[in-house]
Amino acid sequence: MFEHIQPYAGDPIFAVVAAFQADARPHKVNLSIGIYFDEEGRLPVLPSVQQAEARILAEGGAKGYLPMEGDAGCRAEVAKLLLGPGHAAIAANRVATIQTVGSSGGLKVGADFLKTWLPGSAVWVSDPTWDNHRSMFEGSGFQVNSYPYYDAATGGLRFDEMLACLRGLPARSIVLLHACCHNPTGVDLSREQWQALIPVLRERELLPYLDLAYQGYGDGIAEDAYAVRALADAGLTFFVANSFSKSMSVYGERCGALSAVCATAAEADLVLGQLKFTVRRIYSSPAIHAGKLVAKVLGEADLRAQWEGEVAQMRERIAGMRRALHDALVARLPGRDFGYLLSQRGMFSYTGMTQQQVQRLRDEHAVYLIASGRMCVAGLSRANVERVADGMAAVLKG
Ligand code: PLP
Ligand code: TYF
Repeated sequence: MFEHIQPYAGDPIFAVVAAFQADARPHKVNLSIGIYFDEEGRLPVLPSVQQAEARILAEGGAKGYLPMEGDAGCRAEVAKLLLGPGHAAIAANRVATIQTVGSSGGLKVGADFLKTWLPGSAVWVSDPTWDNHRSMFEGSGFQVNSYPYYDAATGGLRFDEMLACLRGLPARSIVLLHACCHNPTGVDLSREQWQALIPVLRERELLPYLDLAYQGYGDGIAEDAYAVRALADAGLTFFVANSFSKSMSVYGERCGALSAVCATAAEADLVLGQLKFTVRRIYSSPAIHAGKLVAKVLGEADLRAQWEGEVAQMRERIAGMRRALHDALVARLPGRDFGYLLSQRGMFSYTGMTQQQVQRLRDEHAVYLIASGRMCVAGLSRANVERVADGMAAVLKG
């Protein structure tokens, strides 16, 4: 029956984590997977999340099914978090939000929905992007192409080439955009660049599909929603999948959402109905604990304020580590430019290291990056940053 099945090679990022875990060297450093670790190297449990959970328990623990679209409080709070409370699109009922199984669930539900309703469209992702983007959309039957994005020569953005490519796309092409803290490069569009992109999206009648997995890790919770708000303010129709895995440190709870900002309330109603049907055919309904948790943290004023402070702490710790690694590398290799560490945002930086250099860093210094040269800056701490700089400097010297 199953003898013809091709073996699964495994996910390359999980393979690096497994190799790290099997490494017996006590000074090993994991800068591979996109997870925020605190200064002690632990996965944090945010006090705001703990308190929300205590309140949920105190309210009684009945665990019935949520509806297909998820928890009503969660959905309303997500729309406000993304667009800003009181946004005209929310007031006009033009936003269809569903709670999903992580933002991965949201991305996938959106992909299946779009394959049904825009069957002739192709998907365009940044070069490079999170590998799973391509897998998910190809899995939904899409042709996935890439638009120019990262500039290896400067550690910045090929914005003119990106715009030129998008200008040439057929109407209704789906353009996947990282709203902030690009994975894997850390290179984001500036506000001016988002504003320059918007007329191209409008004139070419493209469908932007935003992925917001690292809200709060760039410049701030509201600041990192800039792209969402700019597109909504411009009156565009678009999708946005957002995640709380990182921002609430609730990876395994699978807290995420998918929102469609539509031209009219009638369209939003149609979209919501078909998103529900898409969910019904896959997992029927999302997780009740995840929905209540998001609704509580975002919706109860004291918890919300506390959470925003906790996100700021994580963001500031990463910024401090970017600065510390930058300075440590400049001290070791004066004359080399490590400015990319300071200009890139969020959890990741593209170091520009080759696959061979990444391998040497791992073999000789027990520092784990992924093969592309992506570093998870959130795995750095005061205890390991000098050691990481020693290893990188040794490898970069050749
Ligand atoms: N999108 C990007 C760019 C990511 O990096 C990730 C996770 O690392 C996700 C989406 C999915 O996150 P989750 O399904 O945990 O919300
Ligand atoms: O490090 C990254 O880019 C991610 C991490 O369900 C990840 O691939 C791990 C598990 C998961 C989603 C993302």
